[in-house]
Amino acid sequence: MAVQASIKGRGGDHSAFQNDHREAFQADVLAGLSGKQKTLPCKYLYDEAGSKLFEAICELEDYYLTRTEADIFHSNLDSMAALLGPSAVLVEPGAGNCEKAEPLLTAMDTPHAFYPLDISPEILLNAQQRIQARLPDLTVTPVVGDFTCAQPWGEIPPSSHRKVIFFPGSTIGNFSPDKASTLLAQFRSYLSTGDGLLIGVDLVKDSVVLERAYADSDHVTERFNKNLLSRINSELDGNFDTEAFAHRAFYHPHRQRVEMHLVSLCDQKVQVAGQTFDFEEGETIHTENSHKYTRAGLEALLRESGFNPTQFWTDNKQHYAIYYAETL
Ligand code: AVJ
Repeated sequence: MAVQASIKGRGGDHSAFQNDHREAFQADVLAGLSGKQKTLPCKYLYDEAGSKLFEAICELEDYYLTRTEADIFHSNLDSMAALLGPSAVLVEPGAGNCEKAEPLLTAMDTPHAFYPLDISPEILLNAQQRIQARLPDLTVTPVVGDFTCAQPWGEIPPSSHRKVIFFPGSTIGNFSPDKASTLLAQFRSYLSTGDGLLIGVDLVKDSVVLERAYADSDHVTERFNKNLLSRINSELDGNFDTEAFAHRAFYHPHRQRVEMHLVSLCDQKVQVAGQTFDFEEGETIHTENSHKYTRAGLEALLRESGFNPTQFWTDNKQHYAIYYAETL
C-alpha cells in the first residue's frame, strides 16, 4: 500500500533547522555552565543516543512509570475512548514514536485526524507510516517543531471536530509548576469549549521507590545522564571526561521533585566551545527535574490553567495517574 509521507512544520528545511538548533544548544550550554549552580536544560538529553537510552530506561524494572502508565491505559482504553467521543481530532505534543497513541486511536470511534508533534522528523515519519498502515481511514499528519513554541500549533489547520490534546508519559513533570501551568494554558488557548486534555502524571510516593527509578541498578540512567556530556564533547567541541563525573539522583520532598545531577569527582577544568569552566570536587551540574504531583496538586494545576478535571484513572499502588480534563 502506498503511504503518503506528508509532513508539516520545519521538516522541509532540515539543514537550517539543524543550524538553529546547534546555535541554541551552544548558547544554552554556555549559559548553563556559567551560573553559580551549573545547569543544563534537560531537553538536550534526547539526541539520538539519548532517546535510545531513554527507551532502555522505560524497559527497566526500577523505572515503574512507563509500565504503570501502559497498564492503566490498557485496562481503561474503552472508557477513555468513550470519553473522547466519535470523530475526534487527537493532537500529541512530544509524540516521538507514537507508541502510546496507537492503541488509543485504535480504540477510538472513527478518529478524524491525528497530529503528532515532535522535533524529530525521522521518528515522526516512521510512526506515521506504521499508524497509517494499521488505520487506513485515519489522516496522520506529523508536525515538526518544539511544542513549547507557537510554531507547530500554527501548522494545525482549524477544524470543526472535537479536539483532544494527548500528553502522556509524565512529560509535564519536566516543567516547574509555574512553567507547567503556562504550558497547559498554552494548550488551553489552542482548544475550544468542549475540547479536552488526556494527560499522564507521576504521583508523589515513597522516596525509595522514586530514587530507585532514577538511579537504577543497571546504571542505564547514569549513561543517559552522562550522554549529555558526550554530546557536548562531539557537538560543541568539549572535553568532558565522563569518568570524572558521577550520576546522582535524589527526591527533594519539599520541592516534590527528583533532581538529577552530575557530580564532579575532582577539581578540574573543562573546555566547551573555546570557553573554560572550573569545577570543584563535589560541585554538580543540575541536568533534570522530574516533578511529582499529588492528586489535589494536579487538579489545582489543571484548574488554574483553564481545565476542569472530570475523570481520573490510577494503578492499585496509586503510583501514577491519567486525567481527562475538559476546557473550562
Ligand atoms: C521523560 C520526563 C517522563 O522524568 O521520568 C527518566 C525522563 N529522566 N529517567 C522522567 C527521565 C531520567 C522522564 N520523562
